[in-house]
Amino acid sequence: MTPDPITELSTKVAAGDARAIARAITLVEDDGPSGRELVSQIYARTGRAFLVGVTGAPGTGKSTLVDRLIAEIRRADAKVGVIAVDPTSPFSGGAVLGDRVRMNAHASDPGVFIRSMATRGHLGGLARATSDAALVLDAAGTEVVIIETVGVGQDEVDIVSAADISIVLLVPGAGDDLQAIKAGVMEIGDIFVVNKADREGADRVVQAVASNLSLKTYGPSEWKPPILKTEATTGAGVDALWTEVGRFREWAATHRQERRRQRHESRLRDVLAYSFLQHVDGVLSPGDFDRFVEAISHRTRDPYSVVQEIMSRVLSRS
Ligand SMILES: Nc1nc2c(ncn2[C@@H]2O[C@H](COP(=O)(O)OP(=O)(O)OP(=O)(O)O)[C@@H](O)[C@H]2O)c(=O)[nH]1
Ligand SMILES: [Mg+2]
Repeated sequence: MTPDPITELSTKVAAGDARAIARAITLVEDDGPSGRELVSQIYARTGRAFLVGVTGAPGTGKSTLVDRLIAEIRRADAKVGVIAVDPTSPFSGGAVLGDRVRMNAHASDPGVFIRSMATRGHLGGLARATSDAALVLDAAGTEVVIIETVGVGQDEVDIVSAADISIVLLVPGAGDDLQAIKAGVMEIGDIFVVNKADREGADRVVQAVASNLSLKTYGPSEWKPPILKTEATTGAGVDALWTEVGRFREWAATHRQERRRQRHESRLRDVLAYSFLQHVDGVLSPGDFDRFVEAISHRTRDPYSVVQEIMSRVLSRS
């Protein structure tokens, strides 16, 4: 008997086959039943990869830095995967091609898998799509998965908070420190990196971050985010950054168990809510949902009674 296509695909993913990994990621991105079946099949093999989130405003040098990190990781002979969430949003400069070009040095290395992912068109949510893509890489034996996102919206903050470590990039220049604080990234940074340290004003950014962090008091066993300077174009400071990542990883192994549990809990709740809404869509007749929205906006109905009606329809069908 020949195995079904999904079983065959997950076997190839487990063997580290690059084309199978690419196809599997496309499948989970499509958010259909096949993608879900694939995740079910590979899930038991996952949980070993270390997820590194790299975020920062457009053009701060994330891709250039990630490229340098890849080199660090490859020096230790570990397999690395990169998911670059393409900045197709209107907020960013959109260096989509640039992402690929800047990581080209590793294009022919079989120990490196680079994938870009569009921010648009993820009905099930971008954070879920990137998490599932990371699972595929994890199942393929990738030891480190780096996720690059432009830190502009809640989606990106969600993605990076779902990683094992969040690296926040800042650069010298007017208002960059403020920008980061506005986007809510000060709260998620485990390590702060002031990139483009060759530019004037890098130390001022370090100071701004330091004074922001000093607003919080850290207990003796708490992780106090370090602030490092890098120059991604030359690679200066990147080895020190990778050393800090290692130090964090060791600390997290004993101190971050609860965070892992919370992550799995929020993911379960998220998948459950999403599946439930999909089920609701299946129960309602076409146009029902829009009619409810209309009625609520015209004040002829209220959201609570509508939900009650939907719930009773859903429950009577199950
Ligand atoms: N001077 C200087 N330029 C840098 C440094 N790091 C990156 N750059 C330059 O900054 C520009 C943007 O770099 P990218 O790596 O594409 O930045 P990014 O954050 O990935 O950009 P997006 O993905 O579009 O948000 C490029 O021209 C890089 O060469 C640095 O340390 N110093
Ligand atoms: Mg980039």
